[in-house]
Amino acid sequence: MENMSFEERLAWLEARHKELVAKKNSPVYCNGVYERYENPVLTGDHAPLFWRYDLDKATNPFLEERFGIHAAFNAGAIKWNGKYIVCARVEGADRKSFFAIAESPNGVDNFRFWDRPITMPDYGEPATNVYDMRLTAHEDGWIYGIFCVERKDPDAPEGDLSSAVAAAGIARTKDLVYWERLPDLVSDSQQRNVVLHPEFVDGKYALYTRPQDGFIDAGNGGGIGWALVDSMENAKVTSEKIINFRRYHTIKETKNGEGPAPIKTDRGWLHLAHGVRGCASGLRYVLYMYMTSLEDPSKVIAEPAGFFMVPEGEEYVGDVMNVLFSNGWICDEDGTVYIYYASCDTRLHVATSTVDRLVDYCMNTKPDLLTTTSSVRRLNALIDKNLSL
Ligand code: BGC
Ligand code: BMA
Repeated sequence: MENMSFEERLAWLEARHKELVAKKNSPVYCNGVYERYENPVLTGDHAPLFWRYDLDKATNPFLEERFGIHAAFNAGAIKWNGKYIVCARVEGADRKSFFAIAESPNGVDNFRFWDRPITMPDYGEPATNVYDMRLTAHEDGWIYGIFCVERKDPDAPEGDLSSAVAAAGIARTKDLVYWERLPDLVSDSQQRNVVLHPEFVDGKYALYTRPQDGFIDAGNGGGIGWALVDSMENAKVTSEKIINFRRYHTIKETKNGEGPAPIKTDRGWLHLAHGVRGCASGLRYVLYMYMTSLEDPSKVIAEPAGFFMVPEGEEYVGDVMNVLFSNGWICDEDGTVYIYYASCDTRLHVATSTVDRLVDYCMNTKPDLLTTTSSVRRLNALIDKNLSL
């Protein structure tokens, strides 16, 4: 390989890239609730070669990679012009992440990046990093993207080079190419995982929030919050109530946060979220679901115990181990739901389900009763029932 000419190696790289992007994907496992797929749908290697290499032989005779793309993960998602669109967090070798759109004709494979990443305008002091965009097609006619904006903590003691401050950045678009940046969300606490509800509620924009005392520590931040704001052009959290709480000895003991914007069904709003607990190997991120009422989207009406998805097999391994995270899903007209989840801050996967199956999962999987005794009682009841069939 090292003996290949510039042209030979370029042809080899192009063939590999083409094969990766065109790879068919099929379901490999189904637990009744969803299907998991054989291959990730998007990785850093999906990035076009013309992002990564200077393709001019005169300036890059060794055909060296000049702009390493390390990972593609945590993607917002939307069905748009008949295409399945994800807005991925793409991370370069320099650890900076940015947003880039990839589209697929069928939602499960052949995801192809658009030629350019999103050039997101700055607001205020340029962000050190941006990530985890939630896309919401709002009934006001705009597509909004809300994402985390991270900057170094100006109050960090000298020598502390990791403390950061998080805020929610807001932008809107009609074409997913040109983005109008609006002022960041004004809030008393640090905000990450902020998501816009797709409909007006009492004539206002409704936000799922995640107030935290610090960048990593929730402190008094009790969980997923709900705030109504008058406008997205000057969004300000004036009052916020927690609607989905963190709890001792659950999958969301340390932190939790809303995933994508919820899906409306005739039984209520379906929500996908992440829950975090601390353990010897670090923070463990899993996905869970809950439902809220159609009359009052801030009222939880169902929440199955425990996780919906955890990393499996190769999903455990990556840049930040033991993490599943999701900020995008697409609900098709026929009720199929494409859940885009990322593993270990490295790659993006898809799982498929249907609205009916997800509602059944939420409504008929029992809630967490918070003690081992009640879990065993529940298990025995199920065994009794099955053995008497
Ligand atoms: C990383 C995020 C992570 C956050 C909290 C940021 O610096 O980029 O991926 O969620 O820290 O750990
Ligand atoms: C953060 C999130 C994600 C990330 C996760 C694990 O809190 O905002 O970007 O996937 O941590 O590193």
